[in-house]
Amino acid sequence: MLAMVYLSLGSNVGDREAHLRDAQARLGAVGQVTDVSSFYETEPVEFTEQPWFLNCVVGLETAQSPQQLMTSILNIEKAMGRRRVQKKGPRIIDIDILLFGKTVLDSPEVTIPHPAMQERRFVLEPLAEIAPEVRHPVLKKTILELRDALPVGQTVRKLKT
Ligand code: PH2
Ligand code: MG
Ligand code: MG
Repeated sequence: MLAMVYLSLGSNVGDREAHLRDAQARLGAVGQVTDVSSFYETEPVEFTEQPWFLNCVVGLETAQSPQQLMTSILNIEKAMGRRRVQKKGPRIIDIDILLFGKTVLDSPEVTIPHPAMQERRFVLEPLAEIAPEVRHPVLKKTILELRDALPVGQTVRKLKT
């Protein structure tokens, strides 16, 4: 069974653009990358004393289960040299599962949908580019509706392509 998955990619250390492209290429071994958003320069949120991020969102069609996908993602992050030093702190690459088809899952390893996605402009702005009409399986709102409901703030700037 193939699932349509949306992933958030972020980097704020070193050559951020190269890291996002490297992660996209590696995800090609996990499934079919069907959509890629623009890259966005984004203000750090939650832990704000760190460099600005480059973020994007990827659509991936995969036969893996949520748990298998989580393992694949952790392996990619590790292979790219990520060291977990500070929670929500600077990182070479972060890959988060946003949506996994209509799956709703809360396990020790993985929570789907991503519990904070509806609060994050750095997620909803790129996701609205490639999946505007996709519906959040818990909140029952489309990505466009969620984006338009965000409070003002959290600067995100789409890069010229
Ligand atoms: N990731 C976080 C915390 N804050 N801020 C931005 N702009 N982009 C991120 O990817 C990000 C963040 C935790 O993973
Ligand atoms: Mg994250
Ligand atoms: Mg993560």
